[in-house]
Amino acid sequence: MVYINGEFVPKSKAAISVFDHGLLYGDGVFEGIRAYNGYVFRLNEHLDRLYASAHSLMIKIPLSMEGMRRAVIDTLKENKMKDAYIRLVVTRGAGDLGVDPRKCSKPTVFIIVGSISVIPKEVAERGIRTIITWIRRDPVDGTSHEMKSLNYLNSILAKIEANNAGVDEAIILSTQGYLCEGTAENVFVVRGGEIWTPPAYTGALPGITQSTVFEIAKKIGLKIEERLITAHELFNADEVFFTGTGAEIVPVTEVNGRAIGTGKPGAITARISKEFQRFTSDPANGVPIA
Ligand code: PXG
Repeated sequence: MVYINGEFVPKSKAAISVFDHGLLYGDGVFEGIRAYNGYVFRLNEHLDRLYASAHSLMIKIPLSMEGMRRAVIDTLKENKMKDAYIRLVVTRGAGDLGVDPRKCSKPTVFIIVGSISVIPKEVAERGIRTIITWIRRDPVDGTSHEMKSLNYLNSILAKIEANNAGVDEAIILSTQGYLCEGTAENVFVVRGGEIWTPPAYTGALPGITQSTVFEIAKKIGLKIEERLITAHELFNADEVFFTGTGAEIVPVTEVNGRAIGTGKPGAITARISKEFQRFTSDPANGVPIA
């Protein structure tokens, strides 16, 4: 069952208007969230980010944050799901043709819950192959990815390049040529015992998995620096890994034909990944489906 504007509709009947500006113009915001064993991981942080994205786009979400929390939980309960992928979408709503948001009087809210596609074990063990793509991240004075908007063409173009190159994922640089992020993952670089990740002003989404890794590092006594990273530094890293709600922690073992470190997933990545599993299974980090 899919939640649409306060009602539950069977998947086969779940539809929104062809005049919805989310479809016509990519005018909307979303969150991708996961539930682990009956708890929605970092739900409050996801809702904070959703409302912040909507605020920047001047979309007035027709539910309080508490109401939205309830809607997410109720959708999971309706589908009897304890482990799930949750796609929460708010669009500008239906309106006449034309980009002007004033044509839309009521935002559309829908929530899809589905099963999670996990990264196959063998891929996580060997790590993934990547390319730096020629597509640059939309800059922060453009369609900034600090907002989790429905405009994903920037990532889709990058993904097409990765597909064409026969690798698993693309790495996107900022307009200045510094490391930014993956198509739907943040990136970390380990070099000489230091851990770096690009700051949001490169155009990256401030990731919830990324911020969880900050917490993990603090807990286990590792230091992480948010700083600008060049392609040369990336090629010569000891370890590289991606983080994201879908991907969790994924080792990157190749960039544009260059092996990263030994060409095998590294020890720090493995340690953080193990600690991350502990975080996702800790009820203190989630909201119960009750
Ligand atoms: N950067 C971008 C551009 C993303 O889209 C991340 C980083 C990682 O952020 P989190 O908060 O997940 O650690 C994302 C995440 C989907 C989907 O349905 C997309 C994401 C996550 C889950 C599902 O396409 N993007």
